[in-house]
Amino acid sequence: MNSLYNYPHRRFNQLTGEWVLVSPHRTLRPWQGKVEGDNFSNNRPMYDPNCYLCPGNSRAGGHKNPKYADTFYFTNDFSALLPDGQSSNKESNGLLKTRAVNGTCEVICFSPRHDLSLSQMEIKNIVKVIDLWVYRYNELSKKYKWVQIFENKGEIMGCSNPHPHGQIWALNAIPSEPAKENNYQSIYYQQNHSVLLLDYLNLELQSKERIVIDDKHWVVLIPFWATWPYEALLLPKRHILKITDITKIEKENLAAVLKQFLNIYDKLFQTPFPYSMGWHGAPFNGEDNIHWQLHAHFYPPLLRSARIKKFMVGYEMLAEAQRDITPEQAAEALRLLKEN
Ligand code: H2U
Ligand code: ZN
Repeated sequence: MNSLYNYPHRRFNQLTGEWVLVSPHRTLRPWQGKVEGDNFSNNRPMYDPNCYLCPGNSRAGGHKNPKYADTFYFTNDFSALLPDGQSSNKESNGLLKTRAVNGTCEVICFSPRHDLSLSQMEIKNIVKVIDLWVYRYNELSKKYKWVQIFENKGEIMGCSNPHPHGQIWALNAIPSEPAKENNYQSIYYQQNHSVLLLDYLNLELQSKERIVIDDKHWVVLIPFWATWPYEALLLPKRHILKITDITKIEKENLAAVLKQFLNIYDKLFQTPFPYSMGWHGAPFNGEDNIHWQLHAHFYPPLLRSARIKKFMVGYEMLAEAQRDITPEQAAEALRLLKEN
């Protein structure tokens, strides 16, 4: 390994233009984090009469869920975005700059089974979750510029309910994170006449150092510029702009890769691994967006055990992101847990 990687250095995030401080020597400090495995047993019932996502149950505001058999989606009863913005469209008032925003928020149930997580679901049922992502993405993109598919998993991530579910927020603006990625991918394309994330993927496939899973159509890797200890990037091997463009074969492979990867995560600290994950693809801004490559980010908060979380505080809040374990070490730890 390059000796630079053994000393403090900063790495550049090609997608966002931000730097991260890597401090590998700090992993030499004594291991005081407890390794706790007691979280791993899953005692949840298949059906919980008090769960607002289980089939047939009532939600806030009096809505009743159908007795769904596979997946189910509904408009969030507490949506952060509303379809018809009531606020004035006045774009700025000196230093007090605003924009009106229209949008919608949906909740998507991955399974009628209260006791499962995506990692525990059968591959054929994960395919149905992908089908629902694709369906909602397609529908919402007819009306909105950006469709954000995501999952918040685990109490530590603020997830309010263990029933396997995700969310989709769609709006008539491109939010800050995808806007940065759009900008950096576009600049790279203009300068190199090639797609940033495909060039990056090829580099990673050659070096293998940060690869976790290299499957037929999809790769999971720890980005060179990862901020969270076990942050990962999932991306297709061919140039695909958005999730609606994946073929049936790619979808089936994606379901298998997702299951394999999420099981590796669960095994790492012997706990149902918490994370926020979400998809990024080309926005609906009327442009060809040839510089875009579809990908999913996984941002897990855990650092050393089921209960020891990486805090983004202090230096991170005031200066820039920092990590101890290197992305290469994280990739190796995850690779070792892979079952072939
Ligand atoms: P989490 O994925 O962060 O737990 O969010 C679940 C969402 O479900 C949350 O945004 C919504 C909340 O507004 N919700 C309903 O729409 N109806 C309910 O009856 C409870 C929760
Ligand atoms: Zn439930």
